[in-house]
Amino acid sequence: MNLNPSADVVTRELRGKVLLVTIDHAPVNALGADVRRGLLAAIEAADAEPAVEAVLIVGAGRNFVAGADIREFGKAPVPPSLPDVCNRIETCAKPVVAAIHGAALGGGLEVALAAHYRLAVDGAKLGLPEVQLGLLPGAGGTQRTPRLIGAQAALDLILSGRHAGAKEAHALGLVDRLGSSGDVLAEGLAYAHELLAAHAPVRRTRDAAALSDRAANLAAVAAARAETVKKARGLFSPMKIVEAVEAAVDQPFEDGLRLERKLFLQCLDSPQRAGLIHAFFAEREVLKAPETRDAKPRALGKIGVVGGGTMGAGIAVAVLDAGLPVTMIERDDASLARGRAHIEKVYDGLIAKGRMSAAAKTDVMTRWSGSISYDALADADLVIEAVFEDMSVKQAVFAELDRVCKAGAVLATNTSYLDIDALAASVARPADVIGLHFFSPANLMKLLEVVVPKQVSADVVATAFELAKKLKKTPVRAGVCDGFIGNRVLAVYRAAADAMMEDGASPYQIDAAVRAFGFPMGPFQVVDLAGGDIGWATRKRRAATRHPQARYVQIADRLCERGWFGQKTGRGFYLYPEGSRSGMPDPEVEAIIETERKRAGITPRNFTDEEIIRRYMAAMINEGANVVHEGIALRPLDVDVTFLYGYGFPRYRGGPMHYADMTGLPTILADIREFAKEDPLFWQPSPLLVELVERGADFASLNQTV
Ligand code: 3H9
Repeated sequence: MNLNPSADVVTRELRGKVLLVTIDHAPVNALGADVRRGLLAAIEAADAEPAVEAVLIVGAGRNFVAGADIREFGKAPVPPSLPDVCNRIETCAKPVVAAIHGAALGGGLEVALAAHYRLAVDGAKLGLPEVQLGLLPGAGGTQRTPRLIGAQAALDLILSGRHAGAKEAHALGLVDRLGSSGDVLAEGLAYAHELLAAHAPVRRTRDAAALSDRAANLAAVAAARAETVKKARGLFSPMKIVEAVEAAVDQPFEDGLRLERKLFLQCLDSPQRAGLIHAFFAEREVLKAPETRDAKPRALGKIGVVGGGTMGAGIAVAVLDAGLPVTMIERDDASLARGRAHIEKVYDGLIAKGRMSAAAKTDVMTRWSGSISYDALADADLVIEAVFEDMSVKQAVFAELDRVCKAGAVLATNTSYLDIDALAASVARPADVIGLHFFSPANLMKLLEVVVPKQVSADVVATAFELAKKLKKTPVRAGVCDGFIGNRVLAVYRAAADAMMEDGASPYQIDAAVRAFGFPMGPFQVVDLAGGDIGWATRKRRAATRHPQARYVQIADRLCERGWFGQKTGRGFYLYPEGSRSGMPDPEVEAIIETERKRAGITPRNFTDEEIIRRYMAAMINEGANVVHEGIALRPLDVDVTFLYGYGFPRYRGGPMHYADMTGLPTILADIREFAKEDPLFWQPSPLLVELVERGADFASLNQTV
């Protein structure tokens, strides 16, 4: 019998008495149809061939198996199904061993659980992350995992989607043995031969006994259900996971599998699955800016930060946390001391929470140095300027950087709206100048807008992406315009929210509707958190260039004139008694709104929550389309990632552009045209949106790799 009929994604080779089955399907051995067919054929061959006494399954490359092939979801299913493959592995008449290195995730772990024995080497990551894709483990994972490690541990893994390392997996009972060397193949073969020598029987996970204490396991399910009701905010799959694991405790294996399949298919059909999988691919696609393909990053050994305010200190913490040294520049000793204190405050907070030791802080701070002389930046590879948002102040900083920095140093600005082309043109080395727009708090927020001015060289852009990787940020490439991607779109949907407020919706209703949509906060809560004075300054700056006929809602200005800047002043749109961070509606604000409506000659009307969201989203999507149309964002998915990582957009909705596709672009355009009847200047349909509707296309069609 030919044990390896084709050089395939699943290869078979007899090693002694063991049939070595290797899954070799780059990049991550995902379980696409060919792999499933190959695995099935391998088990059939093992059962049929007398020379085979045991089977060893391994993965080629860096991982065992990363899971089902996510790209297949939403398409017509191709047999054999993964549950069938897993069942066939489990019913193999000869012992099957899985030897795990790298990722054994989702369907990958389910294949391993269907095997009879499992070994993992150092660096292995085992987990069932389906929940992060809006799914549940659908190839027996909800039934086999609890039988192997009990309902509580299984629910913890499946509901969190977290990865367990080899040692933890061993302690949990997910794997039987830890490999003592990193050579997974040698370890796996040795283990399989050892099992044969010991006449180890076929041992099926479906018969494992971790659920024997039914009452305790049902109690664990009940506790997880109560917790999930509280925590799963609008998510569909977590409750289905609880239901499936309950069936594992309560029902025979085959019945549990049937229920798991039914629930899996429900999750597969849900728009949340589509949104979460869009987010999964989008956050990987954003890394592929043209410059990262075409150019090599420059060195990133030493980083400078100019400015020790909230932003500069947050950036410095992000850099220190990445293990890099930071030199901070401030204008005098007192400011420098404040900058250092801002940094230490972050670490002291971690120490207070028990998440950092004092020794670790001391260690991190040895990589921090400060100076009031720019000369200290002479050997920096990249400098990030985070000073006051004023062009002349920034130009003065850049003149100094131009003077002291070595040739080839990257000069970055953290401006959130200033014209970086103009800033670059003010120095002798414009090709080295780039925007790195961090979001506050800069050490925590994942988004980094990489703002690409006209004259910048490709390797500087590649260096910015490399820095993002080191800082564990999600970079999105943006072009130069007022507000780049995020803040430019934000200004428009904020204006839509302001208009609704003046027309009759209360800020509290708008915030509640936006939260019910899935954002952690509504727009007026965000203003109160960020500080009303910031938006006020922006509005004043924009006043000169505002279209004379543009509607301008003055309510926020009235609050700012009273010094009500939000949380930091104890009141803004909400009241914050005694430093409380969750605000209370303020009748005085409602009275001010009422007065403003009268002043503007508006008779207030009622808004439903649904109408609020339609307007809010239409404004966001339309400006998102403009940003793509003008090339400020490379693709719609770049807008999506910006909003997922910087603006709290609910991940399960995939981002505003994906949400638009799901809603249907003709519906969005019809809404905009309807709203335009009241305010045609504000509600001008984006040319890109109009074009896509005319072509019957969607935003996704523009998401191909650049
Ligand atoms: C599941 O298993 C359902 C079952 O229970 C039931 C079924 C019935 N499929 O992340 P990377 C691509 S659901 C297809 O940059 P890393 C990825 O897009 C699945 N493609 O590498 C990228 O492509 P490109 C449960 C996949 O080393 C390339 O591989 N499993 C898949 O930083 C490299 O990826 C998961 O959710 C996939 N499953 O990290 C695990 N996975 O080069 C998802 C990756 O074109 N995967 N790709 O941009 C991961 O967490 C990480 O990829 C992993 C490697 C940790 C494995």
